[in-house]
Amino acid sequence: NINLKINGQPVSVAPGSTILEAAEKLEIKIPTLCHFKMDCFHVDHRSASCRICVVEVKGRPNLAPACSTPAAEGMEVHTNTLRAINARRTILDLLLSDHPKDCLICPKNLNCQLQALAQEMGLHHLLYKGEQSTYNKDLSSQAIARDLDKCIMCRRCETACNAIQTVGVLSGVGRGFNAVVAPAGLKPLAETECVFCGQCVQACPVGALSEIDYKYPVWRALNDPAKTVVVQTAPAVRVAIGEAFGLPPGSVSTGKMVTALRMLGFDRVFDTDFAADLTIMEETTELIERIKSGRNLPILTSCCPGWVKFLEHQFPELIYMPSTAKSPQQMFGAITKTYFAQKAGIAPENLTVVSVMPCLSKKYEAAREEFSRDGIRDVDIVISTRELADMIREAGIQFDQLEEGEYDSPLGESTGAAVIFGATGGVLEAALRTAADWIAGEDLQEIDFTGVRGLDGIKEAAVNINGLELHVAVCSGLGNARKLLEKIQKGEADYQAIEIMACPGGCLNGGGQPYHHGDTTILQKRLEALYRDDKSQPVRKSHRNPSIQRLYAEFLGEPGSHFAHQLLHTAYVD
Ligand code: HC1
Ligand code: SF4
Repeated sequence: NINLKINGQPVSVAPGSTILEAAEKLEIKIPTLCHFKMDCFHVDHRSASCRICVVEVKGRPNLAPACSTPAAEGMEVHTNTLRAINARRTILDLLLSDHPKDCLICPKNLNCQLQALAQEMGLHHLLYKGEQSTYNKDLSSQAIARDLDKCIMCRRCETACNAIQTVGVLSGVGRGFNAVVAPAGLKPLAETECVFCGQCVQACPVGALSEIDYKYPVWRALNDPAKTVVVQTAPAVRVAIGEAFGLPPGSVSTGKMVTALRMLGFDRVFDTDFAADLTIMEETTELIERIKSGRNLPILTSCCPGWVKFLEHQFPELIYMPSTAKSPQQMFGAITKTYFAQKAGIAPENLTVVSVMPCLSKKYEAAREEFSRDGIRDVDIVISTRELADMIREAGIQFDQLEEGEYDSPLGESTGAAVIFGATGGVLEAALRTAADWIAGEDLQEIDFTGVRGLDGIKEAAVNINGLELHVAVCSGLGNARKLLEKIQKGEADYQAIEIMACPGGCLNGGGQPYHHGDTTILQKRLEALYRDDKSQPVRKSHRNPSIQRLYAEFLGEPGSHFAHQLLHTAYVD
């Protein structure tokens, strides 16, 4: 081990540790901005570009960036000498000299790490009044807004896009004062291979990257007397939205969220979880058919639009592999505008379906051409967890004090299998629960497939269902998906079913969730909350959801029927 002193306190760290890590061990806070670390995903972005973390090291002429300077034996570090403080203030001053000061109307207002730093460091007037860059905002996609005037060149988004996701859309463009992180040739995002995962939005410490905001269209629909407005809430939203109102990470806020949605004026409060159960019915039928015929194996899950777009661009030759089942979001829209519309006696054109999603790619998915019929979209508007939290705040609702509400029927009933969709491994586990029962022909009691749980990027398991041995894998993060797909292409891997989610950890870490700023303990708590919620449900298998059974009996026929295919399945294009 290496022994050093920070602010006079001795500390011992493993070789290769940085001064910043040694300081963390002593709970000495050194301010950082460009640094981005997510231990459980092996992400440690140390560009040392902002230099806000400079400290004084005895015997060295220059100040050292703590995030990238290795701790050394006998080193004596001081974090708060006047020289270090002055240097940090000058750095912040220079950063702000080329940063817009419109914090009040910035999408990251109060969630911005640069703003927080300025507050922490008590910088109240600026010495440097330099030139300011002026780029047009990129609002070309349905999902992600870019405002390059706010880019501070920390390159955290580049790490998210290239190192974690291996999509490679964002990189440094231009030099000196004009340098920004952007797609090559400053192309609008909609014209690139961006999959709208939003991991760059989560990584961006400032307002350079945010979501395309659809709150106003929702307010408009809610105030349109001609419209019946139906809302669906994705599995991962309920375990994260409380964070926006000061509830501890890992709180399950389903009931409060339902009450808030009703107070906002939604006519029906339904659940994407209902449609997740429906997806399991269709996808498991397909899985069993493919296993029986031995064709098109492995089956790949298809509910994550970021992952599907990645496959379309990067592995077009594997396009036959994903399940043809639409995602729960889209199945929900299709069922609402047919079955529910008929039952409620409302013309589909007078129904507005709003989704609340942890994901930004869902905005893009809902707008894909194949998900509308006769000009009517299955899902009309998608807002993120953060946007819903903003609407609740705007309406003056005291979220933490709300009573627990119940979803409306029939598209509000769901199972424990559906809620775990929000975590990496959950979709596959839900499918295995149903597949096991169907293959065995009984109501099995062993339903916890723990081998596919947890935040690891690639998980592999052999599961025995009633004598049938299945090899399955689960990936989250597109870089991990790429590794696994390449193994399959080389003939080095043999699975029957694979779940892939674009975001590391799955939807619980979606681009539309409350910002975690790299604190992965928050993600771990969201994960635990989803499995706690599963355990507490009276029904934990999708095919045992009574509303799903009724939907098939009254409307769809059998899982995999011709009509079910027409409504609930899609085809892929490259
Ligand atoms: Fe997801 Fe899904 S789990 S994709 O991660 O299959 O977004 O939460 O809604 O559609 O159900 C997201 C979450 C979500 C779909 C479901
Ligand atoms: Fe890259 Fe995802 Fe951001 Fe698109 S949304 S630029 S793919 S990180």
